[in-house]
Amino acid sequence: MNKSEKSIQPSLFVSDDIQATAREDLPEGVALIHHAFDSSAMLDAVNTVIEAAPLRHMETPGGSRMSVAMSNCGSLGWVSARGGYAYSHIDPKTGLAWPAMPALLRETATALAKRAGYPHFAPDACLINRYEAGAQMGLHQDRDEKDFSQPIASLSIGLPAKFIIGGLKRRDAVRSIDLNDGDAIIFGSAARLLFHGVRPLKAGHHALTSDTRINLTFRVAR
Ligand SMILES: O=C(O)CCC(=O)C(=O)O
Ligand SMILES: [Mn+2]
Repeated sequence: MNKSEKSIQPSLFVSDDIQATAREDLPEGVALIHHAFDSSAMLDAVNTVIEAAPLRHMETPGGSRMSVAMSNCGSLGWVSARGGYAYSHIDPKTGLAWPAMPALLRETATALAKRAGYPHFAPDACLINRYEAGAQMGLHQDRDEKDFSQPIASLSIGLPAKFIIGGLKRRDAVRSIDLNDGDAIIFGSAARLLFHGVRPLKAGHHALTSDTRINLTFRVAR
């Protein structure tokens, strides 16, 4: 690829380093792609989003402050508040529509989902999560979307994390998957409603994100 081609599409490559259902240590329906995308270019795009829709610690329906700071882009954004979880066209912090999903983000997620076996993935929501040391995400299912035939594509930038994934019941045993900068995990079909979460982030330093980890989850919410 020559230099000018590279500058037009900085992160539109899809790694062949895929570990999918054939590997017995991942649940059926989970695909893990290492070194999947250009995290530096993706982070630049994320930064344009969070200038317009700042990261914030949302409140859970139970009234506690989430340890992960969040924002969204796309036509719908996931929000949590005392009233419950929902997708909203409006950012409650700014009163404005969420920023449009940058083409680089959408096209990268679409290409990775295609690689994992979902050729028609067209996300309308991208939740941005920022973890600082100690931040975590408890076991949960992603079930606020309307169509569970559509997968979730989850991309990791910056500090490494331990992602845990279990079964269809909260108490089912979990296994841990290391997610590093540039890794993508796509879970759909039999895995779409598996309980999952993230262990408390270990303190560290990453050249791109300093003392944080950024996670992007692309969803079809509508
Ligand atoms: O940060 C991650 O790797 C997972 C995030 C997640 O499960 C979510 O945002 O629903
Ligand atoms: Mn989730």
